[in-house]
Amino acid sequence: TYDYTQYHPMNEIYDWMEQIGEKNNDLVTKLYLGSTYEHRPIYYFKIGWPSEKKKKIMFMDCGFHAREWISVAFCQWFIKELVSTHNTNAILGKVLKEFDFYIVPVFNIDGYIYTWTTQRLWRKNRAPFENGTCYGVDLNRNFDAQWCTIGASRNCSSNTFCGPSAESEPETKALAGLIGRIKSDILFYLTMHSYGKMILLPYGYKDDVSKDHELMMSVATKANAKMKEKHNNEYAVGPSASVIGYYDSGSSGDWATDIGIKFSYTFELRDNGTYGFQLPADQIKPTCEETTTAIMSMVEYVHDNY
Ligand code: 0X9
Ligand code: ZN
Ligand code: ZN
Repeated sequence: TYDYTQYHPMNEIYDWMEQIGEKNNDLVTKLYLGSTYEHRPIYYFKIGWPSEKKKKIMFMDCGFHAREWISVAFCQWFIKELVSTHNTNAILGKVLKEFDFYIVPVFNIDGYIYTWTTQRLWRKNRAPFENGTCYGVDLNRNFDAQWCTIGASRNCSSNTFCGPSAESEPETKALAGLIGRIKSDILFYLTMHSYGKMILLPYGYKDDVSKDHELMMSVATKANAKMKEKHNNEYAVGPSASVIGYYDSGSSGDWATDIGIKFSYTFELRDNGTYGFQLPADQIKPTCEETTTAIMSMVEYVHDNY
């Protein structure tokens, strides 16, 4: 059986995706999101009970940044939790009837593979520029939210290269396309990164907060308190630019807010920099457990109030 306490290379994750879909086909549907620059398929999972009524959507993605392996491990863990505990977990019992989870386990697949084969700390996708002299767009600077106006670079050798235009990358176009088509049903957008132990709220491109800021703060603060009960670990909660300490434009979290999604959170998982992106595998389990606790708290709030 699949070992959720280890990091896995992409070929194993592709196999896992196929099996988890087949084994749980009453609850789980594996769907095609689009293609990467290097023509690999990106998949997402729709998880929830079939229903006559229109369902609300909780959207989550992992693996935006290639080197943030804990994020990819988390999406797999979370899907495993959904399919294995839906009978015993009281929250999930009710939530899965009225909500669908849409989960993209690995978004930046080309980059993720590159971190396994060639360069562990690669961040961006693998699109070539300037006759193949430099590679990679930062997919979290490529969305159509004040694109490339602040905290992003026009230089393709920069780690925060915003690309030639907003949504220039096939990965971005695919994700923005799906979210755009279903946005009126999406209540929640969660994008999972590392590291820094933070729950970031809008905005990254300005100091202003979103119109639902107070509500978003209270939901995240409650989730953080629940998380602390698990492994006595706490995250910093607040607006992105002030909590993380820099501006960014073109992020998916800000874009989701600007197209009208009410709750948009960017998570920065463990740790605080001791290991950074190279979080040891023995921290996968506690990190995923505490993060699941936090997200379930958010999900329960939304279920009970919307
Ligand atoms: O800079 C980023 O893209 C994210 N941090 S990371 O270290 N994982 O690269 C943070 C993005 C948060 N921005 C907004 N929510 N606007
Ligand atoms: Zn209900
Ligand atoms: Zn990241």
